Amino acid sequence: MIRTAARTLAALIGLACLISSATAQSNSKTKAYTLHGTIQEVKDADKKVTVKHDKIEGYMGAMTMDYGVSDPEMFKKLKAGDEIVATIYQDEYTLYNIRLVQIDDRVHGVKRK
Ligand SMILES: [Cu+2]
Repeated sequence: MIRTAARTLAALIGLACLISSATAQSNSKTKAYTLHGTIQEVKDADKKVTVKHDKIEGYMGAMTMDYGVSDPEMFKKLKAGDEIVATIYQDEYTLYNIRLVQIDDRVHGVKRK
C-alpha cells in the first residue's frame, strides 16, 4: 500500500518535470505576430489596455481583449480611440513596440505581416 503510494508520487513528480520542461522549450521559440487594432479602454489600475484587434493570421481571430504594455512611458500616452500596430508574442498578452497609426499610414497603407 505505502509502496504503491510512493511509486504513484514518484510518477507524478516525473510527470510534473516533463510538463515544466516542455513549457520551457516552447517559451524559447516564441513566435512573433503583428497586431493591428484600436484601444477601447485604458485600465490604469491594471496597467492594461483593452484592444479590439483584427484577425492575426495563424494565431487569433478578430476580438476584443486586454493586453499589458511593455513600455510604461508608452502606456501613459495611450488613450481610447488610438489605432495601433504592435508586436505580440505567442502566449504572452503584452504589446511590444507600439506604433500609433497616423492618417498618413492610412493613406499609404499600414504594412502588416
Ligand atoms: Cu486576441
